[in-house]
Amino acid sequence: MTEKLILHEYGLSGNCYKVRLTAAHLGISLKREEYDIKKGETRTPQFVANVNSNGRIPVLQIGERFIPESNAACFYLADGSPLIPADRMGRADMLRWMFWEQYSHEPNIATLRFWLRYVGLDALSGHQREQIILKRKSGNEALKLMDEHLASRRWFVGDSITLADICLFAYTHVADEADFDLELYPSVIAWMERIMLDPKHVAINE
Ligand SMILES: N[C@@H](CCC(=O)N[C@@H](CS)C(=O)NCC(=O)O)C(=O)O
Repeated sequence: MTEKLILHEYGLSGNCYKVRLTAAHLGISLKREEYDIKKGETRTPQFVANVNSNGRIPVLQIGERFIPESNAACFYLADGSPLIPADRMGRADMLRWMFWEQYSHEPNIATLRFWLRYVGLDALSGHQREQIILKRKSGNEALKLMDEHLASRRWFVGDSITLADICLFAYTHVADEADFDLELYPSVIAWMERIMLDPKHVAINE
């Protein structure tokens, strides 16, 4: 990749970490541009006009072009690499897990982590408080489904690490920060250990 790559991000966000972890696996260097989402720095007219009309990070900038959505940014970086299965069915299966992550995993686990650890229970709105029970239930269902899938396999798709593993790892490994008990999911723990043992692995706070 010859063009300069900039990651517009908030370092503690799992969605942003996915993009850095993908880059680390591929030996790609990214310039990091930090925004404080708690101060609304991704909601300024300038950010919305120039970086992401959806007012959110991560956004991967390639020269003058911008890719919002974490999993799309990971896909851009990994296209043509072993992180994406070579066979058509494998690619579709990888995307299935990445879409599932965005619909059934991240909205429960990541949102609860943000609310409980970064916003704080006292500062939540009544509507947010009402949603905690359902998000806890749905988050545990997601972890259980992962655990069952991983009981008989080392990786989500095929027999090596793919973007499905990287994208699901991002918020799973910090699910305890949202008070999820990961000890209930031993196959998930074993899978996370495999990911962290990779010499190319980087931690969320590196
Ligand atoms: N589906 C999006 C989610 C992006 C997202 O929700 N980003 C959060 C941080 S993880 C954000 O920018 N929040 C700030 C805001 O909404 O103002 C992705 O995967 O990139």
